Amino acid sequence: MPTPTKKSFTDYVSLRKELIEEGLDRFLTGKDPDLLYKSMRYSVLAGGKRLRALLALASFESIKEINSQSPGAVRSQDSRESQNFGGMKEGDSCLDEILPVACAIEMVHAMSLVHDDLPCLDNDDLRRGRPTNHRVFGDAIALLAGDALLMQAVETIIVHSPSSIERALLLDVVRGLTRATGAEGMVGGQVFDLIYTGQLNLPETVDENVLAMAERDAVSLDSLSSAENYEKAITPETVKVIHSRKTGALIKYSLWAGARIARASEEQLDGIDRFGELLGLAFQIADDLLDVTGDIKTLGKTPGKDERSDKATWIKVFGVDGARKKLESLHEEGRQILINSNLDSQEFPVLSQLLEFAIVRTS
Ligand code: GRG
Repeated sequence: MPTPTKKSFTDYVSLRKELIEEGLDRFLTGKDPDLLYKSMRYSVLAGGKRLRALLALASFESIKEINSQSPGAVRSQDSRESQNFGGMKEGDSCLDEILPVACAIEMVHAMSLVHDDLPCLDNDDLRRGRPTNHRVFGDAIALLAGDALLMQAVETIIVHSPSSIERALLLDVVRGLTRATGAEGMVGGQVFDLIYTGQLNLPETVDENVLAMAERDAVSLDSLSSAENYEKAITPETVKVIHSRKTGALIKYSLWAGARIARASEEQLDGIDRFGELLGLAFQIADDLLDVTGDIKTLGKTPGKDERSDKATWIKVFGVDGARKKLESLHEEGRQILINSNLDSQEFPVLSQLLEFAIVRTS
């Protein structure tokens, strides 16, 4: 089995990123109100690794490639000039089926960063090496640009997905996105994070029922670690639950959506889900490590915030060395899932490379 060189993976990422940037620019047009669109575009087109969109494309391409090799499968007849990545050829798998979804995911991700940076949440000044959205456009427009981006994401999938995707499949994909983003996913995870790290910033005259609710939610999270009393003991389980919803849900969804649009089988979707869960966790541990070891210039955001805000992180639970060891074992475990479930292209194992990309990174 030929092993892809670093160069071919770098080429893959850079070609796919070009496609994603072009898609985002094309899907995110609109003029009125100008201020709102400028604010939306400011954050969406600000660069970033595009990891989630890359995962969606790679999962789509891998499943297409694998299923086209199974007995009886009909290979795509696309005869366009193609860039060869092992067995995965550009133009071979009709990327326009997955591109709107990949871009929608990046819109949701960008909006979460805009809201996360607001003074009522993380209150940050720097994101992707530039002033945060509210530092440029003010809190009100940043808040509203985030709101509009959420809806723009759903609209992008509905309006720009090609008619080759059956309506029921499209609905399933949209439903997956709303679930990964809303109370069951990212937003719920953020709320648990606030409650658990004591950063609800409730008004002084808060209703007692509200306090009781917050306490109940904290206890429900804490009971996962079988603590008898709620003592805010930060355990691997609590950190895992907060992060699997706040960060992991969208990452897992990205991989699932790619596979689902590639018409993966139930068995393949199950394997992709297990891989997605693992990759989300590994991504977050790498993120926690970077908050301790990274510098402001390379990160493009303020490091050291987790410790200052007393966040529930992997470093807090395992220390830097323990987090590094955990990452190593997740890396190996992730590769095994891909091999055992036959999810990666044999000639160009891009999912395995993306796992490494999510773990070994500097920003
Ligand atoms: C209404 C959807 C919605 C969200 C509001 C603010 C919030 C609730 C949730 C916060 C979610 C969040 C920002 C989690 C942190 C995830 C994280 C580690 C982001 C950094 O991702 P990278 O490294 O960033 O992929 P780039 O810049 O490379 O895209």
